[in-house]
Amino acid sequence: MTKFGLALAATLSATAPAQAEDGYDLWLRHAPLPTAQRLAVDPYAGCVAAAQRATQVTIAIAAREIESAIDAMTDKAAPRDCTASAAAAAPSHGVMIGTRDDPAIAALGLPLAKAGDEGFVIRSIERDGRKLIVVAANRPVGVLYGAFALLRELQTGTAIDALDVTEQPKVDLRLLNHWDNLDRTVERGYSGQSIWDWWKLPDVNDPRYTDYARANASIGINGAVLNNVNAKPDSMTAPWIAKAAAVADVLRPYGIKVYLSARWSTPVELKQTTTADPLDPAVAAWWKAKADEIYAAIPDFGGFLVKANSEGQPGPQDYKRTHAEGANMLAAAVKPHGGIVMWRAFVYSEADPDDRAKQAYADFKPLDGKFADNVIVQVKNGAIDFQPREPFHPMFGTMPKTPLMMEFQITKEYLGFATHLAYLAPMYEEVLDADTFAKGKGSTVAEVIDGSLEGHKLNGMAGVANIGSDRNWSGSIFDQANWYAFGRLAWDHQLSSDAIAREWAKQTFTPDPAFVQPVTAMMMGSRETVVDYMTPMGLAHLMATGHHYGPGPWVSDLARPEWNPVYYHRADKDGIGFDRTASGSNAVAQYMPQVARGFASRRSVDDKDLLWFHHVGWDEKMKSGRTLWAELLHRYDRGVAGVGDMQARWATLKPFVDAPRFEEVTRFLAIQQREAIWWRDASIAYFASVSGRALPTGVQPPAHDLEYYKAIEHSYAPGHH
Ligand code: BDP
Repeated sequence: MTKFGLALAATLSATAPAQAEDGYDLWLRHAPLPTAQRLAVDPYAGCVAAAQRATQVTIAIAAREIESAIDAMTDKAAPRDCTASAAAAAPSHGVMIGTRDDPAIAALGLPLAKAGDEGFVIRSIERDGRKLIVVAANRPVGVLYGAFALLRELQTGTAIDALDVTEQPKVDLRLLNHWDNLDRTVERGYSGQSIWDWWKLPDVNDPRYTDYARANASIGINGAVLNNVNAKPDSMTAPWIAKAAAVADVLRPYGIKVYLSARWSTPVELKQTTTADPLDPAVAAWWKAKADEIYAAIPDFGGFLVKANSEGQPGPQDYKRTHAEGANMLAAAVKPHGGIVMWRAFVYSEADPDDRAKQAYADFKPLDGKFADNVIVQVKNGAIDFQPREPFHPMFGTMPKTPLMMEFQITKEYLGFATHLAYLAPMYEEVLDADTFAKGKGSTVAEVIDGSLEGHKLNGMAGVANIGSDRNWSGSIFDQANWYAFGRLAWDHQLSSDAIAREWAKQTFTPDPAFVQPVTAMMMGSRETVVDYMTPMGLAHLMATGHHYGPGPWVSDLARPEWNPVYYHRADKDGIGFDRTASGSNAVAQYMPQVARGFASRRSVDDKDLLWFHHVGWDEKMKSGRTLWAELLHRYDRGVAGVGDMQARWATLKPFVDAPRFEEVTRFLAIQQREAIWWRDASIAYFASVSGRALPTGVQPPAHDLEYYKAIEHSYAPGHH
């Protein structure tokens, strides 16, 4: 228990907004409340009564979180004495926490049936003349989630006497996927090294693991896949299992399970089988024994995540077996232990000449209903690859017999890394709210992935983490908001991205409306701004090769056709865009008919998706009345102007933000401004050369000629490979 105490003490130092901050405390700063609210909260800070505290480590953590946070929020110099005798003599108000097994909680008759396994009830009540805030749950982890929810309510200004919240998560598997390598590099990581200090594990547990756990618990994340989907066989060996087990021990009291990515060919590469054919009994026996070994070390191990037959990774198709045959073999190995397999649908093949956007559906649709009941298929939000904008993946809504979980990317591989400000919740929301028409109008992607549409027990949402060893965890302060928003949406996909931005801003900076209002507006527009200057109107995958930083729409010489941006934009002298209607690849036919019709018709398709589905003449008129060429130019300019607006707005917020964080954001916005212009100019120079179109008067010509932009190289950009 002491080890938790130490870590908490290190993190929860109260800091006034004007004091220098480095971002380490994330949204858990628990800054002093405004005076009026502080007066209301203060009497409640007497003591946390929790009979279960001594026996339940998770409840003890929840209690300490509340106590130290309230101390910090009410500016108390020293933590309160919360021994039993002090509790008896405590002031008239207090906080009471516990599960329904605690008779004191049970006696309150709270609506715990509505809280489920992980949810909670928070309520302000009066008992025996004492005012109490109660945080109650069915299980200890619910108490911890409730404790963090209470602190969020206090930090965001909810009146204390009005507290009445009953919640449970809409999705069961709320996971981060770390693309972390065993040498501590991070695939697509822009915030330093992996936080897993593998080399020193299992002997040394970095205190950061505890802070990581509490940050995740505070937003309801309950699982972490520790290693890269491009996995190494070593992760399955005894020394590495021991390392994962040490991390699992730290995360467990916070309700977080550990999972591992498994490389398909592991037993062959470890020279323990001669084949990785999933139907070979020796292979199945090897994985069963391996699962037993892992569960002996990590009794609550969550299961495996698998990237198979994708981008050169081995898989069951190497043995002429299907994804289902592969997944089911692994699923049988973890089944006796209650484990699951998350099988990724991110597959495309160099041998398949068909539109890349169609390949996952083509592989998986025939397998609908063929997966074991502890397999869930993990599908990226769109059919290509984490682009600034993609229409929702056609597998959502068309695989009724298979549980599907969402895979979002939190790390900004295709959105300017950590130095471009892009708040991603509107992107997540756009996909979650999209209508699949699976069971008629109103069958949203959210209802597919929460299991409610088809009654699937397994359901979930994964986010590719943006967490690293940088002091501020995510590479930039505003990237912390993407981690936060992912967790909040996984907990409740009905939350609006606007509301999430507000609560994040209040906790991360200040609840002052004069700050919250403009910063929220700035965040809400930021992703669309990136879309405008990088890939407007449904364009996609125009990034430079390898690292994906900066523009490379001209690239056409890579080995595989679908690695080249020209494959995606198909620009020529007549027009631009990928025809995915019946006259082209007919990818639209993979959607339900109502959706397909909407995308296929030039009249109904939204301009934001136009060039994803249609090849359009440069001179054709858009809804705005402009030609396509003029409309594209308009959007590139709008993107650049959008960054300028963010800079101007941020400058006005200086009085509200401590100097280091203010300065960092200012500098990053300057980078973004310069690079938005780079994106605009390079794209315009290239498309003008292909289309032969001149720039209309009033449009600023690119600063340089096309050759200049083509010659720009960033060989050492993070993630170059
Ligand atoms: C792509 C990344 C690549 C990942 C791959 C994946 O560029 O590094 O390995 O996704 O999701 O976007 O497996």
